[in-house]
Amino acid sequence: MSMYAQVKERYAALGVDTEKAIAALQGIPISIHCWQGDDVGGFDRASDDLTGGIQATGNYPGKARTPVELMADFDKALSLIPGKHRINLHACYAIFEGDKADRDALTPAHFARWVDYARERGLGIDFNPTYFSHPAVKDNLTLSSPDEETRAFWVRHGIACRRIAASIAEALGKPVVHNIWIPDGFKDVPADRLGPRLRLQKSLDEILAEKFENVIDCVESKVFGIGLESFTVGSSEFYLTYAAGRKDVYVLLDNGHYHPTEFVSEKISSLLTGFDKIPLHVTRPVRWDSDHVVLLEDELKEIANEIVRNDALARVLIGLDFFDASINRVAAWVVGVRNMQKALLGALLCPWDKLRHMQDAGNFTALMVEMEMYKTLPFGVVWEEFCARNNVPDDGSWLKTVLAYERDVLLKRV
Ligand code: RNT
Ligand code: ZN
Repeated sequence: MSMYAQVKERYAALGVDTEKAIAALQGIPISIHCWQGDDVGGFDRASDDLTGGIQATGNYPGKARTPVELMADFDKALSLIPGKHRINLHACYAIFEGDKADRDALTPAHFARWVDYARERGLGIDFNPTYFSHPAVKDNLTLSSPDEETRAFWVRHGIACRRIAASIAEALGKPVVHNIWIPDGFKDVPADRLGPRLRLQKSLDEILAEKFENVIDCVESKVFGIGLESFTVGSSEFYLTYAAGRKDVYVLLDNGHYHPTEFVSEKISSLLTGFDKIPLHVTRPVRWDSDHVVLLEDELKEIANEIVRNDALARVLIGLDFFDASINRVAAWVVGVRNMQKALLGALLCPWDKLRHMQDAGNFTALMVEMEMYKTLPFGVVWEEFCARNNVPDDGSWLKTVLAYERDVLLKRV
């Protein structure tokens, strides 16, 4: 009997169907962020520096410098990731062919090559306006700026981006998540918190006025940014209030954007009571919003548990958001996506109905003992089976492919 067959029986004895888990995992698309491939650089070259209170640290050689390079690197990563996924783009990844346009004048044509790329590979696309790394960010403010010219520029950017998202959705025949994150905030204590928030509210109303089918609009809050430690305009409460009042806007939860004792895994069930969708940015904050590569850690597993046991796989839109410039960037993608999938598989291999009944019966001792038992069952064997069925290497053997690519392609980029 194969190892998988044995493990399948072991799980079956506990009431868990490994085939069902594998089939479910096969159907879960992860939105893979393009910006891991070039340290959030983009191609519009509006600014040489990454601004907005975020930072990619490290200087590993070989980062993608052109659309062709980024697409090739993404292909390499996809070839080592099981399943069919989505690509998450930022507006600064516009591709200009002799027709450079500023952020407020971007059009669907600037993303036509991305649409072709996705279509050829059967991928979906998600889209983000880029409200940072640009000279029109004034005093670290965009949509909440008191300077009307600045605010209007960024509102025009927002409107342009939603039209691009809608056109991508139409071209691919698949919904596009359009996510608004702005860096707006202050390094030091403000004299007025309400003014910036009311201006942000007004800007959002202007950007979101046009109705589109197949664009899933969301807003991403944050607690602080580097150099913006004292005040963030788009806080959690601000966006939650905004989205709850509208019904057509969702709050995107990035698990690097809360106080260190808060957990996104704890927030998902609350939002499920009132929103039919919850978009996520799964990342790994190490002491701050550092966007380290996603590892198979407790919080990741608990996020996956919440999605799976609440039967919310179709409602929680999983996207990743990390940018590590200190290691091979293709490997970073592969590790992060595969870990997200592993966490989901672990969750799919638990008999949650049984455990829920134990909780409801007040059987807390047995519940603890049983939940601990599932942590050490041989789910890695099911993961290997999943990789094999998808014709991708298992954990111990994909790195050599990336290292060969590094030697033959990445290190030649000088
Ligand atoms: C920043 C937000 C935002 C960005 C990307 C590049 O703190 O997490 O989502 O990381 O849009
Ligand atoms: Zn994010």
